[in-house]
Order: sequence, then C-alpha cells, then structure tokens
Amino acid sequence: MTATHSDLRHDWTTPEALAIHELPLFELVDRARAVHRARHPDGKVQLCTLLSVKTGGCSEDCAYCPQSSHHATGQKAERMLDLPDVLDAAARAKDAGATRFCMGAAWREVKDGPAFDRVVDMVKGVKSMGLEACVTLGMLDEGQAARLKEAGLDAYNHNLDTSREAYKSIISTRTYDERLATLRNVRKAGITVCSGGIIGMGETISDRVAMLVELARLTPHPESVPVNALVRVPGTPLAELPPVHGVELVRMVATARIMMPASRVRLSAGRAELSEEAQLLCLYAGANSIFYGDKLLTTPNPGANEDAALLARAGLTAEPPRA
Ligand code: SAM
Ligand code: DTB
Ligand code: SF4
Repeated sequence: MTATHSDLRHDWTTPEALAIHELPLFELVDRARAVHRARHPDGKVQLCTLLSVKTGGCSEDCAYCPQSSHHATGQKAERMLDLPDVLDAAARAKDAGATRFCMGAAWREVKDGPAFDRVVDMVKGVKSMGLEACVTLGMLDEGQAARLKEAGLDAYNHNLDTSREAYKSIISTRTYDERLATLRNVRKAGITVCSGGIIGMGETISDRVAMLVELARLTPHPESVPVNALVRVPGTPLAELPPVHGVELVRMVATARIMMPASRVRLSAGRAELSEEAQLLCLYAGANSIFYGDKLLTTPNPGANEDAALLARAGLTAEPPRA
C-alpha cells in the first residue's frame, strides 16, 4: 500500500474501522506498518515528559481518574506549582532527552485569573528553553486559547476518552459536545490538537473504534493521538476491571495509524504494566511517541533509563531537539 496525501480521509465509518481493527493481527500490523513507513520514514520516537502542575481535588467525576474529588483515592488536592519548580522540571526533562513538555491541571475548565496567568508564564518559560510546550487544562474558550497561542503553546491535549455512547457511563459532569467544542477552540487559535482516549474502561470494541472514527472525522486530524490503557487506581470505580492485554493496545495503535496516517500516535498511560515486547510491537505498528519520565501525572511510568534501554535494544532513536 502506498500512502499519499489522498490517504487522509475524514469520512471513516464505524463498520469500516471495525473491519480493520478485527483483521488477523499480522494482517493489521502489516497494513499499519506500511502506512507508518510511508508517512514517517525517519522512524524516530518523540519523547514527551508530563508534569502535573495542579494535582487533585477536581470537581469532575471521570470514573477513571485518581484526581477526581468524587473518588476516595487518597490523592489530596495540592496547590499549584510555582513557576521556578516547573521550569526546573522542564530543564531536567530536556537534559534527559525529551523534546516536548506537557503540563496538566486537574481542572474542569480554565478560569481567567492568577492561576491561568501562571500557566501562561509556564508556557512562555518552557518555550524559551527550546522545548515544545503542551498543556491539558480542561475546557477552554476561544479567548483563552488565543492567549495560550500567543504565549507560544504548540499543542493542547483534550481527550475524547471513549465513544459518544460510552461517554455517559464514564463521566456525568460534562458532555461529549463540550469536549468537541474545546477542540474547535484550540484548532481555531492555531494550536495543534492532541486528542485520544483510554481503553480498558469496560467499553466494547465498537466503542473503541467509534472513538477513533470521531477523531478521524475531525478536519484536520488531531496532530497527536494518545492511546492510553486504563491505569486502574484503587478507589476509582474502575479499579477492579481486568487489565488491558498488550495485543488490544497493538490493535488500537495500528487502527489509529491506518485511519490517521500523518498523526503522531502516542503509546501513553499503561506502559508500566505492559511487556517490553508488547511496547515494541506497538512502536512497530505505528506508535511514534511515548511519555517519558518516571511519572505520568500521578501514577508511575517506566523510568527514563528503562525507556532509553528499550529504545537502544531495538535500535530506535528518539526525535532530536528542534534546531
Ligand atoms: N483535567 C483535564 C482534562 O480532563 O482534560 C486535564 C487532565 S486529565 C488527567 C487528562 C487525561 O488523562 C484524561 O482525559 C484521560 O484521558 C487521562 N487519564 C486520567 N486518568 C487516567 C487513568 N487512570 N488511566 C489512563 N488515562 C487517564
Ligand atoms: C494522555 O492522554 N495521557 C496523559 C496525558 N494525556 C495528560 C495522562 C495520563 C494520566 C494517567 C493517570 C495519572 O497519572 O494520573
Ligand atoms: Fe478532572 Fe481531568 Fe481527572 Fe476528569 S480527567 S477528574 S477533568 S483531572
């Protein structure tokens, strides 16, 4: 299969995506690999480091999230980090080889005021260090998106998380359409869109591919698509669900790669419970980005040394810093 610009389609349907997702595994991986090689011939892996700049105490009831105040996870509401601490962490991430620094806040939405002003300063500071800057702050209006753009923000993460159908059983405090409205505001401001979801929350395979269809119907496609496996945090309503099998992640990554050929597909939360072989198969099947650093937002991630060793063993190289 030759991938050309005409392979960027926005008219995907769920049955069509399901047929791809359900192909025999090697057939699926072969197809995804062909798209991947045509579109991303350098084969480099983007390393993104996460930092939670405002942890816990969130008013939303997202069933998967350890930071929701609706669940007794033992995660305390902390005060927002100060600018110098964030910049220190960004410098450490850069030294360790990350090219993107992603800052998260446990907010339902951005509110104008001192906290948002501080985030704007964080973005400016991170950019001045030569790193790409990404934030994930909840819902955002057009004016706030424009301010972030002006500060130099490269990407805004806002996940659809699951299908429109399944969304209602995972979150009751906001709607799918609100999620899509924020993505429109981000796009309109000229910031690149990072949006993906989580598998392993009790959804059907149809829900998984329906989420990919929602993402692939966005025009343009999100530049980054994080594929997370649920991190089952004690105290959340989803804590007792069975773990995601590595092959399920491979299928999701490969299907995302085929549907959104030009996007970065990020193998995101859940790697700490995944074998190295399964991670490598995800990277082979189209993932070209990972979260890099000992911690995601509040839960553990493989250590930077472990990831460096994983890439080295496979002869994979990290994306170099931008000149
Ligand atoms: N509060 C903002 C929001 O919800 O958009 C930003 C931070 S929120 C923690 C960012 C994303 O992290 C969620 O959309 C979800 O996809 C992911 N996430 C949160 N908890 C997770 C978990 N236990 N396992 C996997 N992904 C998780
Ligand atoms: C994304 O898709 N996954 C990241 C990032 N975007 C913000 C967050 C994962 C969080 C996992 C649970 C935690 O560490 O709190
Ligand atoms: Fe709050 Fe975001 Fe967690 Fe939902 S996912 S509870 S909005 S921090």
